[in-house]
Amino acid sequence: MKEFYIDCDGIKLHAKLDRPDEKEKSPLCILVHGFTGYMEEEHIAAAQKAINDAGVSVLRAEMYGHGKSDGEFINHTLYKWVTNILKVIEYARGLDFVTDLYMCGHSQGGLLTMLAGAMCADDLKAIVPLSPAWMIPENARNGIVLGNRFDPEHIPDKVVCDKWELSGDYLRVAQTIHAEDAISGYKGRVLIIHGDDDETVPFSYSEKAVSLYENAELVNIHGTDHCFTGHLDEMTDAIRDFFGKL
Ligand code: FER
Repeated sequence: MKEFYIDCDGIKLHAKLDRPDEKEKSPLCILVHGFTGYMEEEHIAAAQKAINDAGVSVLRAEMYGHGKSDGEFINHTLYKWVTNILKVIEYARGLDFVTDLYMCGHSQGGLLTMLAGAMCADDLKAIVPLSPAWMIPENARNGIVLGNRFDPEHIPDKVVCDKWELSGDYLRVAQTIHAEDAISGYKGRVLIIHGDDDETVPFSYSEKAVSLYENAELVNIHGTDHCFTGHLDEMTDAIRDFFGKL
């Protein structure tokens, strides 16, 4: 494992690279956590190991305001994450051992994966959104953020919760994003993994996404929640299976 930082316009993004075999060329999958998440969360570390098991290197990266990357959580926006991931993809493309590139991300990182898929369709040969929170933009237009209400036409300075504070700019940015365009802009292979007991991101969004994508499959981890609690093995089996057959 190598641990380092990727520069993004003066912002340091914390990264870890795990290769199944240091001497061999291999495909590489970029892996991103969700909202308030980081790279050592159980479900992210489990996904990393499963991707490695399939002979694919993994570049885990923490986005603006998360984990050990620069930036304050309250100042993060989806545009900042998009700018971050473009740099991470550019970095990954430049690694001499890399054959094909893939991307996997959980929840808000799953939405980012969908956006990156369309923006970098020539680079990303397959994408794996996990419990993808692709309703964030639609919810923001309807004045909902993680179950909290705000006036979508008069954005507040911030939304304050027990566990986090979000800036008005997070909401302004989210309102401008159209995830359906990202879905129609990606023709590569897509694997969506989601639990049908997810209370954060309804499973129905993944059913809809898989029907809109040209080339997608959905694995339902029956009875599990947003982070696959108690069902990590089923999530990692689906990942291993998918990457093993690419
Ligand atoms: C929301 C629903 C889900 C939201 C964020 C999420 C910020 C993301 C959750 C995650 O990444 O785990 O309304 O608003």
